[in-house]
Amino acid sequence: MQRHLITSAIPYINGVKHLGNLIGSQLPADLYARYQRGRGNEVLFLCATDEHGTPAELAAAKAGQNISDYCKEMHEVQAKLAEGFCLSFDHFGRSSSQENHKLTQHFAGQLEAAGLIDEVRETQIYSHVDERFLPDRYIEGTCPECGFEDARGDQCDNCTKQLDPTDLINPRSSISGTSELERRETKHLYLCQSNMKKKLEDWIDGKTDWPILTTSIAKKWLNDGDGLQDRGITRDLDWGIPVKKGDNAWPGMEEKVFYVWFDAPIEYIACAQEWVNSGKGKHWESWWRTDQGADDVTYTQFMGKDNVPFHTLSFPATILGSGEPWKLVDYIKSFNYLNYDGGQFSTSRGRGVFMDDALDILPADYWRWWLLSHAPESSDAEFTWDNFQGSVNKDLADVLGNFVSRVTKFCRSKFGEEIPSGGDYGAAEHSLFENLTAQIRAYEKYMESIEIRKAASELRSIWALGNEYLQSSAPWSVYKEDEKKAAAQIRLALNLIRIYAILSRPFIPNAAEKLMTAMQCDDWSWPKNLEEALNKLMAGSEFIVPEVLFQKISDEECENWQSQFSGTRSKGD
Ligand code: B3M
Ligand code: ZN
Repeated sequence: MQRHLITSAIPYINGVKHLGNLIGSQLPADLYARYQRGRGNEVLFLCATDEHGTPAELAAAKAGQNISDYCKEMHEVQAKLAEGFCLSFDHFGRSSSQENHKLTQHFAGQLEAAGLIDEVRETQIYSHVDERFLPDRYIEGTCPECGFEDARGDQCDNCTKQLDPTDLINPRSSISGTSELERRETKHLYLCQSNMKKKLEDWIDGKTDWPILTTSIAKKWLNDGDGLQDRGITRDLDWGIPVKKGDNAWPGMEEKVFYVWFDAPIEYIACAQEWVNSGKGKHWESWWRTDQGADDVTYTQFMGKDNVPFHTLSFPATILGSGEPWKLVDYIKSFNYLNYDGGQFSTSRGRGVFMDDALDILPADYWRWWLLSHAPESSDAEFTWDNFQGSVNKDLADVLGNFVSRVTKFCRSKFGEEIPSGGDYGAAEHSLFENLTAQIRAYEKYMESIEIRKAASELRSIWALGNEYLQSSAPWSVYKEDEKKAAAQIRLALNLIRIYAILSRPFIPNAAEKLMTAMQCDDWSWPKNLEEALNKLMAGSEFIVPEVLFQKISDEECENWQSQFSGTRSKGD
């Protein structure tokens, strides 16, 4: 049995996430976690809310709420939505947890002891109008790298370059808009990433199987000369993890907190501790400490492309720099962006479909299927209502749904609601076994290598094979001459429904449950040997004709939603 540690990038606390966020990390991570569980492997799947930094501060201020109350509430909201989308986290933690406070301070202490932290006197941008130092995200300006005019002080969204606010050309305050900014002296801690360049380079060079998107971004910033600049890891904010070395005070840093990007990835580990402390899990160390069993763990991370530098450089620098035996990531699956109907999804502008809206109009499986089968893997992808309608109606309703309904209804009308007996499998069935087996192996291959669109397309073909078989074997006409033969055909088709439940579960877990329940079975074991698996439901065992699995989306609904979601969202954040 393999052991898989799986983490999704942890979503910012600042409001409900849109579908572009969802397909950028949490949903594909869930797909992979479900697949590995389905294969009988041991899985620890973790996610959390990212609660520190300026996005949280800004959002709480906008909501007129105290920040800790705001985070608590929004965590609940996000946890509910995650449940609604069937995201099967073993634990959904919070980066503001006590576990993360302690662990972040511990790492800082270790790094300091290893000589990897510099105390730097620096000038920082102070705004008289706003009466405060402006942290990275409160400053906007032109990116020195690519010229993008709305780059933020921490990162350019256009070219992914990690920035320091002082790098920006024509900086302005994003709070008041003022450009009357002054440089003032203050002291901050820096992580000496540059000292670790060689170590990080060797580590990344060893990852020959990583997706191109991941390695190209990592290498770009590693070899760019300035990609591995030392990074400031403290900020002048009230909300966050107080700067300490382990349990001890850090003289001169009493008023500061750690930078959100320093503590957020550490939450991956702290989350496993929360999982144990909440009583759900045992022995987090066996997942995270290579001296305590984690050396046989395969660790896979999921994230959007803008998060890659932090996961290939900054976080590994923290881990490697600590000198302690922490588990490093084995594989990083990263994603391009999903666009919305001719533009970008945007949280700040409320543009697109958000997770709560989505569940208000259709069940999770409809969204899961479209998003996963159109995952922005090799390039950006675009959500359009037409495409969504086409995909749901064809793949889910016509192909899968129709197969299930034809088979179960035909059986009920001719043989009753039980698996019919008699008849033998002939040449047509054997060739179906062969084709299906080849397709299932291909599906497994793509799921193992996390090539999601390809996996989805194999799954679609597997569903289609069932329909083709039904079409060509035509049990409804065979029945008239050879009842036994029709019984064998239908017995096979009913068994296929159970196989579809197992194979489809990572993509559409609710429909999969319905199929399995309809077959009155609870055996989810993976069909390693197809012929054997297709004999699982034996003659005489009962089944139920399920309700319609997937409703088609009408043109009218489609048009209504398109106009409903064409403007700016007012609800929530
Ligand atoms: N919260 C950014 C994002 O949601 C950030 C990820 C942190 S992963 C440790 O895109
Ligand atoms: Zn740029």
